[in-house]
Amino acid sequence: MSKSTTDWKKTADQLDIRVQNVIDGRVIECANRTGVEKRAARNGEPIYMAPEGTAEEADKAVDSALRSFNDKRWRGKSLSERQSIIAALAGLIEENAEQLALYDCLEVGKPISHALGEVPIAAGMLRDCAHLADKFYSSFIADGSYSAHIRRKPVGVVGAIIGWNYPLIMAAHKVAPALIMGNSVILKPSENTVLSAARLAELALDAGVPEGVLNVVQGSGAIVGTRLTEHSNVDLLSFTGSTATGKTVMIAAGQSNMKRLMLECGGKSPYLVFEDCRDYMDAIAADVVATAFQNQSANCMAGSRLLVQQGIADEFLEKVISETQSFVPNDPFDPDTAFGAIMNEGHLKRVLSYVEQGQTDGATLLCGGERVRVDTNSDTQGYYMSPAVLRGMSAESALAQEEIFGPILSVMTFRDDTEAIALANNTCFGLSAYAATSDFGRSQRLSEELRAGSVYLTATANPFSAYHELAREGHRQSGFGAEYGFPGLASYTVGTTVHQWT
Ligand code: TXE
Repeated sequence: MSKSTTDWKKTADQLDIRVQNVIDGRVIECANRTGVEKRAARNGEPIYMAPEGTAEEADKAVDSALRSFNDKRWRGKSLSERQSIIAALAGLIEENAEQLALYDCLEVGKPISHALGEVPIAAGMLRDCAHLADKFYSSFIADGSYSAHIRRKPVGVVGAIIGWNYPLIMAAHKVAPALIMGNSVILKPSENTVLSAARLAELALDAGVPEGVLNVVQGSGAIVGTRLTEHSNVDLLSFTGSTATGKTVMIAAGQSNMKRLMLECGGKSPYLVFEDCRDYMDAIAADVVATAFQNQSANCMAGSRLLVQQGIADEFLEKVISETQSFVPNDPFDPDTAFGAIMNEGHLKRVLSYVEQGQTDGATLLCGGERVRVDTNSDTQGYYMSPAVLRGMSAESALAQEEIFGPILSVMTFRDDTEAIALANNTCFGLSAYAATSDFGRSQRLSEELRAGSVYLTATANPFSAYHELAREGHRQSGFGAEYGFPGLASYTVGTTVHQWT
């Protein structure tokens, strides 16, 4: 992608920031505010007063989605009509790339070049789902005068609750499969990132998605999130967020209408590096660091635990430290920035507390882990820290076990394959795992033994680029429910088995 020449400060100053709900086809400024100011991650300047959503607003959105589902204004359209509307939405997202990217950059603190790169990913998700939907087929059997098939239908009203780390991408990942399969949706973005989801729903109206089919309700998890998870007219709740909240969502689903669930929760993914990669250590170290610190590590798939074989540990770590030190926190508005700001003051303090506690518990800080100042030409300061590498923590410590969602890489060493696999699997999570080995047999064994929904294996640290038309799902307490590809589309359907005799 060519480098942007936009003056982002000027463009941001001209931005019309509105905190909005989209309910029943109406785009409405949120009436209630919490009194808490949302501040831009890059410079700490206030950008809006956080919305206080109400249970009544959630109810209105569910009623609207239910009406639109029952009267078939969307699911009753032919698949080809839905495909062209979803494709039109993808085009509108791309036309509004700068605005959408700026929203996510301001709210999250991610570099503007990364936020711009996420726009085509979101649009691509919509196009992928539209493209796959007419190839989605079902089981069929025929035996003489008897035949049977499974008719896949939309589930109904889908509640989608998402986190703050990839606001636009996550919204698209929920909305695209849900809509293309004919469902009606209520999307609740994180209270920390409210802008791009509402704009997406507004663009969906422009693209031709009928009123009430895609609603957005702003507000806290405690009020609006809880209302959606407890609501008896929500048929499927698709959730992305922490494991702790995922468990609460499961209870609410069980105690209400036994709604279907898809849960994409936390991770503490291992990156295993074996001695047989000695010849490629530079490239693998660069890859380890990129995998650990992408999106300031607010990334459920971050390789936040480096497990390195003892024979190369010291030499390899020197390279990791040098790579990490090249990730210098900088203003997200600078198009050259690769590592931006932390989402807010509270999250920054939480991440820094792990560095301190980790050392108290016996780990050694190898680099970073400090709050830093970045000049953004503002009277206020943003939320920046240097990415940290720590070594020597116990396998049961917080640094080795908890998802921090911030730039801390925890390093442990292993002697052999058995210990490597035991260490890698020694968390409650199972989202992804990475391994560098040039031994083909070992890589096959790892793909069997590692308890993770996605395993990335490499011999020479080729950049990992995942093919999203294949599905993925979490294992263990990283959640369940397939996303992407045909299984991802199936997650947003229910089957009716039709038996027929002629
Ligand atoms: O998550 P929360 P946060 C994880 C990651 C990270 C943590 C922090 O573990 O450390 O989340 O993010 C809504 N009923 N991931 O604090 O609190 C909430 O309003 C219903 C992993 O944002 O779980 C928000 O919209 N909903 C991840 C969403 O749930 C509730 C992506 C997530 O909030 C609720 C993002 C309740 N009781 C965060 N309480 C990934 N896997 O990609 C909160 N919410």
